[in-house]
Amino acid sequence: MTTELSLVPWPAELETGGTPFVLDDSTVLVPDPGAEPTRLAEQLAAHLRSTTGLPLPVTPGATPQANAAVRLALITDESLGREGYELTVTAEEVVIRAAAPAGLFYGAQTLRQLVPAGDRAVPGVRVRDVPRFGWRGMMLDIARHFFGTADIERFIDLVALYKINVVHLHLSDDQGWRLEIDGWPELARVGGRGQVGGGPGGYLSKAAYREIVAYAAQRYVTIVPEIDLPGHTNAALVAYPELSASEQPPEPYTGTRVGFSSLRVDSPQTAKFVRAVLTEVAELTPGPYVHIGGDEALSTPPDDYVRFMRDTVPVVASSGKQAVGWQEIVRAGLGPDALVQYWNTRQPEQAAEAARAGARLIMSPAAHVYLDMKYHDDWHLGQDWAGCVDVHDAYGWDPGTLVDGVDDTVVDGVEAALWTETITTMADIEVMTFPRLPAVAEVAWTPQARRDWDHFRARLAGHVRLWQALSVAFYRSEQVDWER
Ligand code: TNX
Repeated sequence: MTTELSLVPWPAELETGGTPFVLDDSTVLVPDPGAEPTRLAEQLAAHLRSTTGLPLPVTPGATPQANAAVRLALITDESLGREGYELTVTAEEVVIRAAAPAGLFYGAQTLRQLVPAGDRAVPGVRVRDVPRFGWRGMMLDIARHFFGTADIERFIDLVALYKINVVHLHLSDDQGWRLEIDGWPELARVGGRGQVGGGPGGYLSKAAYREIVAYAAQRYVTIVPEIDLPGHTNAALVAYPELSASEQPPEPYTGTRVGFSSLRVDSPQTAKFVRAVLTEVAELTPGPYVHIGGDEALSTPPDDYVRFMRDTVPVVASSGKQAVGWQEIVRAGLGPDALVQYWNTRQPEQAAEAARAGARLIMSPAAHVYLDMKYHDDWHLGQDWAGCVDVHDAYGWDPGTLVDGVDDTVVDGVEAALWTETITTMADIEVMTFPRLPAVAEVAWTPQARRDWDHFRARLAGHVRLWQALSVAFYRSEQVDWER
């Protein structure tokens, strides 16, 4: 039973109790003139048609009948920023207002959640909503097990409903290289073969990657590509043995250990490789970020690691992108030049050090947001090195106070991560993502003072209807009194 509106993330401001608006055969969507409002109205109409069965035509600039319009309007209101929106539902009309198209998109996601399973009555509300953080991310590892375009696009669709705006793709690791690179073709052709457990693996062609980027952009999601360097590189070394210290081709790796591989750092070949790959990835990616990994480089001599990162971050900068690295990158003393992704809850001091050095942070504390952790000890998927992560663990933390010395002023955002050593199917991805990702999405979007576990739990329960309508696999955590 839900007594509250089942909105997740909870909006910054909300008034309830107005008269509902009833969607019916006469309802039309009326976007402001312009290609993007019209496209967003079509996108919203398609969702609402599929759940309500109503015709819901999109009629830009039309004057609809009384009590029949869902309007999408661009207004001038600097306080809404790029992503903020207002949603007003009265008996007369539904209006989404925003200062930029991204805000219209988020208003539309809120509206979808107000009518989760084909309800035709939209509850009367007044919402005014802006996000706490600008980076609300989710990482998917397509290296340990490969997932292709259809799965990635469905994943983007599902997370965008929770106002996630960054999908970080982990594109290379010991078990596979998953992106075609023209200058170094064996990376994908040879390095793309295989995965954990020995399946066929695979890779994204450049065309497939571009398609994913475009699909994401239509949902206001930025793709952040990660090429993990200088460790986690066994698959690259299988393809190009001359990049390794031994210059001997290693065996393809199908296990789940970490920390055993490294590029040879002090070689011109490696420098050439790194420059070519990162430049190509940057060219292929319209978003402002390229992630260079840097985690668990346990087989790279410490001085080499520092030198490598000092050489590599400027390569990313010269290709016009902001470099992002896992928290270990602070060892290279780059100050503000790299955006630092905090993950290892055993070493919070690295996050504090990054902040002191002037870097900005993305908060991905494993004990809270690693969605590859088991829900509980007997859960059949995932790992438990950071402990089990149930819904309350994913929800009950504050990115601005979690680590001493790291507060809101240095945090750019929050990102959940799904590593796929044990994840082999799209249903596995979904059941690990739901319901924990919605919890993380609220951590990233909703002002801390507006968050409350019992309130969240009650709202989350209502999302079952939405997930069932979308055929999403999810885990009925015992921490939530789910609707049937
Ligand atoms: C640590 S988190 C890793 C990954 C593993 C993950 C498994 C991080 C930056 N590195 O290589 O897949 O743990 O939970």
